[in-house]
Amino acid sequence: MLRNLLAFTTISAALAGCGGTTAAAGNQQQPSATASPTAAATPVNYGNAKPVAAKPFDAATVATFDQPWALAFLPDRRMLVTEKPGQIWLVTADGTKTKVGGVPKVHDEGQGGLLDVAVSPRFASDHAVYISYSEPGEGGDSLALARATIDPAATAPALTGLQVIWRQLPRGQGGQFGAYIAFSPDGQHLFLAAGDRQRMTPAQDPDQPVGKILRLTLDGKPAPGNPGEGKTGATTVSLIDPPENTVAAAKAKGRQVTVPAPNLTPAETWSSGHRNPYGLAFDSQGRLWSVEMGPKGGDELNLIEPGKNYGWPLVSYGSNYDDVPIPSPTTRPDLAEPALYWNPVIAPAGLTFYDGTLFPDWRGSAFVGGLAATALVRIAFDGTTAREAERWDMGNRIRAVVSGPDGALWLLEDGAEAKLLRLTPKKAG
Ligand SMILES: [Ca+2]
Repeated sequence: MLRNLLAFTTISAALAGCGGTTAAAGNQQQPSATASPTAAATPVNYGNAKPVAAKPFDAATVATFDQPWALAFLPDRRMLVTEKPGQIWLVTADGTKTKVGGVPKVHDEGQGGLLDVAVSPRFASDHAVYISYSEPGEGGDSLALARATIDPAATAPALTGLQVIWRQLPRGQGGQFGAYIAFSPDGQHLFLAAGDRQRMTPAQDPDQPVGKILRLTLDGKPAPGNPGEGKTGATTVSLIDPPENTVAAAKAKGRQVTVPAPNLTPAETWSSGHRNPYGLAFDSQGRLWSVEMGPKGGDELNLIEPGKNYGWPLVSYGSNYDDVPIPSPTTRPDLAEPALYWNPVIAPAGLTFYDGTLFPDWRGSAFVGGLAATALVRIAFDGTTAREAERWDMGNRIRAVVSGPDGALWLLEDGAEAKLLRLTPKKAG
């Protein structure tokens, strides 16, 4: 047990760097930052793309936070900002912060804690917000999705009537919660990224909500029209906790546990084979995209389509942390290829599409924060063909990026005393 704990700590420490390694893999294409779109089906590696020196924006510091994780705008243009240790702040555009009460107990350790926040598409009438977090419990944490209401007119804002509407079972150890929330453009469905919890093989188990992107109703139930609509799964599944997370070790040490019936995972699942999706967003055409943390190398941008298997841990453009190679995605044409990938990694965090007016050249682009890359990355599209168009060194790990209703791009840095930045077009002189 002690050995396992130590090994897990080592893994956690390695992962806490979120792919901070700069180990280079051979055989890479090295596109310039101005690479032109390619029609080739094979994705392009942007791991060695160099930052563009000139920034077309000014970055104003609006406020600072302790280990912020996510940001969401209310219709009145105030923001909700989560801090991983378990705080939510209501923040005005000029940076005035008010603490939000009623936040549930979270397990703040490693990658776990208070994670994403999303505002109901019907907020004007239901005042609902959704949060995701690592919920402590017997046997380990589960990723929890909760809904609560918040009175936007209150001088002491608080989450009220909080209910956990979805919970990842079985509970267990491991980071990589995913936890990102997105709403369909029509506001009818909620998509939730459930990371692989460093367990790897369950990402391929249709009976476990691990390594999946789920499509739920706004009440947290399986959404009608999902690929597995009406199906239930086994109630006895293999619990695999780190450090049992190599394929061989998982096979040797898989333990059987019971989850409550009915197991709705097959009916909730939209796509599978994900490692740690760390950003989830719809483009203006209604297509769903995700960025995903790879292992040692192999960060991905994926176009998420129903019923597809995105390959983890069977294939990756990266390798395991113990340098055990993983087969290339080119060996498995039955598994979905990423739209592009990064090796070495950028450690993506946050994904947003820009359709504002302040930066006309950016309309239709996606933006990704880079933790290891300490960068902001712009991705341009030709249909569904994606390319890294620009990368700017921000000097700090970037934890979140959101297109604001004001046309600005809003960034959260990572860590203690992390800044909330508002990006606007660079003023002359
Ligand atoms: Ca993949």
